[in-house]
Amino acid sequence: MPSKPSNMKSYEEEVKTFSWDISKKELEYKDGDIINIGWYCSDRICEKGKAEKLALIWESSKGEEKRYTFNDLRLITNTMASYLKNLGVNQGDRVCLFMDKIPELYMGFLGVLKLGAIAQPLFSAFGSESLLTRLEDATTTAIMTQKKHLPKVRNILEKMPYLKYIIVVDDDGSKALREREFALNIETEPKIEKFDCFPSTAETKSVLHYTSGTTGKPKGAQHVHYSLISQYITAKYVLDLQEDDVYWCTADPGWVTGTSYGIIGVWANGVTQCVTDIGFTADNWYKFAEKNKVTVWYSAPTAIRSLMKEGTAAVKKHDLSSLRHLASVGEPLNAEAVIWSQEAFGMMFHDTFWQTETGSIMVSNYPGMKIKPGSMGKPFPGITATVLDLKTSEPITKKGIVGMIAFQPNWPSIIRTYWNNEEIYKSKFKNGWYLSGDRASIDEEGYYWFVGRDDDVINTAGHLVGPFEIESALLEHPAVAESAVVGKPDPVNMEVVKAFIALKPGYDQNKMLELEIMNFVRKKLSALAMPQEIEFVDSLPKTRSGKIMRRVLRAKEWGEEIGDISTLENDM
Ligand code: 6R9
Repeated sequence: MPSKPSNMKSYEEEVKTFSWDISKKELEYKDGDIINIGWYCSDRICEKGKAEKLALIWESSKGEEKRYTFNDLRLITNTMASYLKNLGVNQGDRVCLFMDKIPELYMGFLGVLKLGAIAQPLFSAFGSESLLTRLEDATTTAIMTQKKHLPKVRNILEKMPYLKYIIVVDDDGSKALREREFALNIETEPKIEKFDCFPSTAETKSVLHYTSGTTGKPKGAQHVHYSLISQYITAKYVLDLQEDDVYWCTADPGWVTGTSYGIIGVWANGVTQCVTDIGFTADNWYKFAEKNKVTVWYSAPTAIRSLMKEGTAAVKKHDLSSLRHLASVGEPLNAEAVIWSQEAFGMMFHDTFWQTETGSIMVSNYPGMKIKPGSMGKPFPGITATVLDLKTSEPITKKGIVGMIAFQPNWPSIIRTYWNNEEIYKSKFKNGWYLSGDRASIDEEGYYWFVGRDDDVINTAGHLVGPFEIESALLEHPAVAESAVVGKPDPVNMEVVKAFIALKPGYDQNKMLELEIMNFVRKKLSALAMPQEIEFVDSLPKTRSGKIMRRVLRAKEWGEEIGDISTLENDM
């Protein structure tokens, strides 16, 4: 697609003039007004004359396709909100959405918000125990789910007296529902033309996202309706969503990317999106993008690296000329992947950095801005960011020094607390800064370079080395498919670098190769960064959202408790 002017004209100009009032003005919101995300994403778009515009193009893994306009979205979310209300779900109750990426998940999420209840999305691949931990913490009132996931809920039902309603969205009547189970079919349920949305205001609770911490128990990050102000404008300026776009966010709404930018940001902008729960293969994904003429694509480094493995030839088999903007989030995006995407798609992936707790994009590469491959870019206009000295927690003024990424806690979508855990929430702030728990350095031109999670940085002989840097270097070795680098205890140096490596097909594990890879890193980076030990593995432990769980590997090395691994995709 020929490039077109981006929404953000110039980053430098925007930094000088930006204020969140721009977002409020576009949303016609004034402080103190009612603000309901459910209404903003459906009713308002219809009122703006886009009722018949496509909101959602959905394709199942079996090839079934469904399409919904913004008016459908309005009616179905009304219907779901009204259904929940009639059942007895109240404002402020937690309603868990436990579904695959089906239309009911997206609509249910907005329906819950219209009702003024709190949406608690959970990844549908969670087993009973993971589900229980999170429902117990939130004392969830209702869960919306599919038949296929019912057994996982039934398993733990006795332990959940607070869970009053189990709503099955695909019940076909073939098997009797049990106690506390109710059927809701959005195709056949009479559509509710008018539903009075709960008159939520800025600080009314909206979404409760559970996120795994390093200390073990997952924490419920509490967001409010006012987050819309951040999500709307970042979707517009960073993802560059425009009127005729077809947007594809590959994230599952069980994770924050799938809600902030897979539901709220996109639909508040009145943009068409496509969703599929088709499994990952490069060919499947390219076919989906080709068929739906995707223009803006928001994905994640693990996916991009998997696509890389298949090479550019796989890309060239498809007509992907509709693509005009690519962005990535979730973990470090290696310079190599950025360079590859230029080769493969004729444009670079734009790295974006943020967290469940921030609710919206904080540091990013913007359309039209010079990209330095491997850098996360610069703070979003309106965000005051810095890196803090690791000991004093004071901002580091010298360039190139590694510190903790921190933000002035004054943007609209910052979390308001952790559910039941005000103490850990408070520990996230120091000297007036929100502490991200991630380390980075800032270069002469103000670009942020990610180093690692605060707990992942390796201290070897008093020198800090970042696992990401080493993993990136390892990836450049022809034999390496994936790697994870952790610190391993060492009596002299405190820690040394250990690399877990999955080899590409066709390479055999042997001592020669091991030494060759070690030397490769030593030459590229330094002797400090060189892995002292390499362990070849078939695959690396990853969270279900695709992040390599270094801490699982690290804990093994240190003989420590692994903590909560309920989001682990594969066991080692
Ligand atoms: C949105 C999301 C947050 C953590 C974050 C950091 C890592 C996210 C990144 C990145 C390097 C990026 N992370 N984006 N690391 N470069 N562009 O992923 O939220 O699941 O809460 O994870 O992910 O470590 O602190 P969440």
